[in-house]
Amino acid sequence: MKKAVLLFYCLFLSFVVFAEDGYQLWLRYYLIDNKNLLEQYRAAITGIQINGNTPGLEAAKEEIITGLSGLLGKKIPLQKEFTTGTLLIGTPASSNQIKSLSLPQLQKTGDEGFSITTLKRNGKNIIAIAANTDAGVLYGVFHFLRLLQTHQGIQNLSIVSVPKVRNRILNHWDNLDRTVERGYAGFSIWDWHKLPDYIDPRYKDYARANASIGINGTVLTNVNANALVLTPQYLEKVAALASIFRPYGIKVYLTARFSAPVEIGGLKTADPLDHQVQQWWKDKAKEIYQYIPDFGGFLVKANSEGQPGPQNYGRNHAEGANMLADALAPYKGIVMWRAFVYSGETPEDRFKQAYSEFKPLDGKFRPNVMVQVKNGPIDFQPREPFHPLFGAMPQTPLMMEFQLTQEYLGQGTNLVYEAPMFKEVLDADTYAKGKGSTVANVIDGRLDGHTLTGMAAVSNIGTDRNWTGHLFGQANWYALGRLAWDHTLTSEKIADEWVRQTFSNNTTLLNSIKSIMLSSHEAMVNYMTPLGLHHIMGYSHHYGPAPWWDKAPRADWNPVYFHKADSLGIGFDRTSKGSNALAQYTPEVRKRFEDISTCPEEYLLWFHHVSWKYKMKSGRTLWEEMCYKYNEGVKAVRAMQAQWAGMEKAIDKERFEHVKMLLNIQEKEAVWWRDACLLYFQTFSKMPIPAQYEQPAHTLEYYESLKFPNAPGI
Ligand code: BDP
Repeated sequence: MKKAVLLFYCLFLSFVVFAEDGYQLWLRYYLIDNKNLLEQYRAAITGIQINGNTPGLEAAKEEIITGLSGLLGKKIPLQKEFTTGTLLIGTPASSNQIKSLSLPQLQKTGDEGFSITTLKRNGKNIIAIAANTDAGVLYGVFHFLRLLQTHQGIQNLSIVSVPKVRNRILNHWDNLDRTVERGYAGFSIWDWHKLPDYIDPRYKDYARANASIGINGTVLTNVNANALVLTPQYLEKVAALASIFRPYGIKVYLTARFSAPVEIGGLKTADPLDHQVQQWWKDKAKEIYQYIPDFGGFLVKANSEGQPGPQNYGRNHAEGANMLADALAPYKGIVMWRAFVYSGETPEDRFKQAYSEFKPLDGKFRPNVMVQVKNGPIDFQPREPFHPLFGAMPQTPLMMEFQLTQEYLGQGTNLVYEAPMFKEVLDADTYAKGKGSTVANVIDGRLDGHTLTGMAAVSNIGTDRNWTGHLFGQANWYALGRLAWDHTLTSEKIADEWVRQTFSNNTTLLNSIKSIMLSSHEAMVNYMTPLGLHHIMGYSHHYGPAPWWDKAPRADWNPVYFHKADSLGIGFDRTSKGSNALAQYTPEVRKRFEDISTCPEEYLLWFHHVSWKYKMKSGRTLWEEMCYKYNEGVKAVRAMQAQWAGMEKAIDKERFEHVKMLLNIQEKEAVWWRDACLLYFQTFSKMPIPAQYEQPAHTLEYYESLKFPNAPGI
């Protein structure tokens, strides 16, 4: 009987320890599986000294103890004295030992950076993780654990790390009823109904995960905002979340519905120049800060896609943003005012509208306002040229908005590693102040001397056990944090870190998974929107191909508006002969895109209406190139499947099967995209799909007849 019970416990324990459901993200802390390295680490780390009992230092202490006992397979004792192998952790204020080291690098680490240094103290080798603040200490601890998780040497550490961007933020598009706009990973993790009394353990794990990659802010609610979240009933719930996140250096933000003074305040207007309205927001800010003393501020979507805003009262975006900024300023709160605006009435090329509205407002915003700009001018497409506002508003801090949730990138089923796409935009040169004026330098404030800086991304997190629905969605969350901290990191390096922590340090496995990840974005661009095609997805839910769609209530929600295919060719002419959107870029950028012979082919149809017979660099005609690219996309997905299949023995069954099944869906979807798009565009090109390629299995009518009334995420 006793034996049976023991056996049961052993089985139970092994299940608990080895259940690979993805919940632990990249913070798995499994025993180092390289014997030599394990011995080295065990010899180098024999004790932990961390003094101080602030919530932040307690969080750091808990993490280092948990992390080390997992990675080193034994409990590392807390110490009061130095011995060889002491890991000394803290700030000069929390630890006399750290103070006595007088580390010169702490002059450079500011209020979030950290240093990790190997030192000799009283003849003893120690490692010091030091920072000026608790948040810095925590980031240092996570970085140190990452070194071990990724099997780095720790003999002669001399690391100084400081974030390049100040506000590193997740934007949850979560509604108060727990649905998530464009969410493909279940419902919202914020259980509003049970808050503030019921604290889901996930909240803390969410905070740990974010802190581990340097994310220091979270906007809890959808940009299509509900004013209710600003009422006391909800503020109490927000405060409960804020108190869980605080030790992890994470501030909460809310979306502010512009019409809130009318909807929950009983006023007749929300006009930003009305004194009563201004006072209402001031009172509201005061109230919020009573609940949440370190509240971060507001994210606002105004006068866009039906949301209320200052233009309802004949005021401009700066007047709207400044009113909120004035209300938040006494408490050091900020406003992140979105530039994703386009008007239903304006017939102007949608590409141009944000620039047209915001560029004239440069210099008109309060110092605590950032204008949050999507990476591209249209809307999170698989590949977009950089937004022309970057570099065009030198007097205004511009914040980057990426999208982790893959609304237009295969949603919840496609493996697409987004870092290469983020990097493409960050590394793009705006030429705003001559060569080298990259988008990254605009948003990190260096180009125009701003200290208020930020990078945000629309979250892909939900209640799914593995957080992001597709396991590889975790890599995008990870990449956002790492890039916001340091945009000079390469996609390859970030993938490397993530795979080592999430799967294994085994070189063969590491390289195979990395190669899948690094090829995935280009693969998707090819099977969805090659050569600069954009916004040809299904109407409203954005699932699957629908280049034929022309029935939306407004022109610029229709794929036909964006691809403009006709008997002569395909593509949106944005040169001076067309919409002239290119005039919004600096002359250098404009020239390159304007001249069809220098326009990079991956952006060709963004800017040119090109003849079907146009000769591409490959020697193929445009039509043939399109057929080629769509087929390359499918081929690449099949290669990803084959690579994944080859790793069966090296990956636990649970995650292996999960990804395998999703790759099968991805392959089907890639074929569907290719066949539907080629059949449709063929009605204009009137040319055959070359015989060397697989021919579509169905007719165009079949693809056009497919309907998805219950597609997720709407
Ligand atoms: C679009 C989404 C829509 C969002 C909007 C936004 O389709 O659901 O509300 O962006 O960013 O991509 O506000």
